[in-house]
Amino acid sequence: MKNLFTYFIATAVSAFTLNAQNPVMRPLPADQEISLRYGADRLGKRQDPAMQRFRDNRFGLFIHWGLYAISAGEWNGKIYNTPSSFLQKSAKISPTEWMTLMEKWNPEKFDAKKWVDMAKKMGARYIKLVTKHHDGFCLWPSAYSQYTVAQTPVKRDIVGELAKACKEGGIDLHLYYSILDWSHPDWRYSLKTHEDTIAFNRFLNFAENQIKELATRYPTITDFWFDGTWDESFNKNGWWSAHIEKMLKDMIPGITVNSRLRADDYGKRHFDSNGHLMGDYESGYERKLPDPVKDLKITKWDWEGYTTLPENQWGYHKDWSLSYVKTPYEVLERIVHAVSMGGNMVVNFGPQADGDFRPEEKEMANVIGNWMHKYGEAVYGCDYAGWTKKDWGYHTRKGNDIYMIVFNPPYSNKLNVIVPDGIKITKATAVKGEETKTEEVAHNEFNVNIPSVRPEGPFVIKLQIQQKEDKPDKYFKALT
Ligand code: FHN
Repeated sequence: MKNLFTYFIATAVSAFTLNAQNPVMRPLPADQEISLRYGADRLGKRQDPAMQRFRDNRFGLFIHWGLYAISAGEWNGKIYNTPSSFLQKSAKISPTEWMTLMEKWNPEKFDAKKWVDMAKKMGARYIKLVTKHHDGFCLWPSAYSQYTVAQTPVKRDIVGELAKACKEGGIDLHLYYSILDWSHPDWRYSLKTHEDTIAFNRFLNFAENQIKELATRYPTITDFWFDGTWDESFNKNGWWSAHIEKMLKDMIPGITVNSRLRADDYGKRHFDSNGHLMGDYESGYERKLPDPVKDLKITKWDWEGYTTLPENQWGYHKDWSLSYVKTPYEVLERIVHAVSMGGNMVVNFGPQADGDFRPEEKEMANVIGNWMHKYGEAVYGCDYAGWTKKDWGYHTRKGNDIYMIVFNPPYSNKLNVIVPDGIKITKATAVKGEETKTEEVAHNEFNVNIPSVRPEGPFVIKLQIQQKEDKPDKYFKALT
């Protein structure tokens, strides 16, 4: 439902194309936009405190946990190199057979406070918990399904325990909910017959009841993240996705909702048929980042990226040798790269069936956490600086503070910085270190010396900047 308010296009709408997951059509000039009932509810970024908190958090921990942690990528003695959370499909297992795993559900080592403590130690400001993945198994005792923790031998309300621990630990909780549900007899991939439509409407009622149930049982959550919305059946029900977003925002004022929920009147997803973002942040950057040139110049919305450790795994898989596994500094660079382009980054862990994390994930949390606790001021509450990207690393900005996050120190030991017109660098200080020399070396160019005592690993330099005095520049601008 498009709010009835006048769009003031402050500047000409620049034509832009995005290489996001769902290629976005060029936005039409405002006077040619088509009327949509279920398109974007607003232009531009949300500016309320809850959205600012989402934005300032910058770094979150995704947790994919469910029955697939028991099967761990193996079925009937065969190990599959597909995502373990997709094993039911990869191994062609019927919902009835898959759900026999419920008898083996025993999260004996699950300790919500330990999960929260690990997330905080890692420097994550929020946890994104999968409440129900595509297989339909619910980590909360849903009254609308027979496939929940309540029907397992242990019966613990995982979502409830984590919500309590997050509230007590001062960390935000986002809930992931897969609309796609392989266990439900009324799910349809497409709507070919009237019966399909009748069944799928029953399914949408079921999903709405579960979503309402989650928002009612766990009102301290700050975000709802929807997945499994790519099938044709769902995209013909854009009205429902708009209704769900409005329902959640009425139930939990301030809650944020990702773009992946939405489809418009014509089935356009994430971005409506006028090229405007639906939901509160773009959630299509999965295992990839926006192009730092094409996307960055024109990104006028909030966004969140998603990084797995083994490229191909979200849930627990017993054999990580089947996939490349990112190192801690590779993951750290994705977090920093995202923030440097004005986005959030979520790193995914897939706990073991018993609720403990594997050693590689604990090591990842330690390395990233050590860095974040030392240099987090260059990440949290920071945004796209608008300064030229250089090979040595990334700029982020917080108010008038500009940060240099150095991943690739050059042999010259000089970090070249292009400053905006009229700006000069007055001081450069290594975060948790000493001041370092800066020198103006060309028109709008400064060199910042790498600190004489070079820190171990990626490091941060904080710049103080000022407007240049109104006098002739030391260096002339090239005449071309
Ligand atoms: O199939 C899921 C996958 O298991 C995981 O949940 C990701 C998270 O963004 N979403 C789907 C793949 O895009």
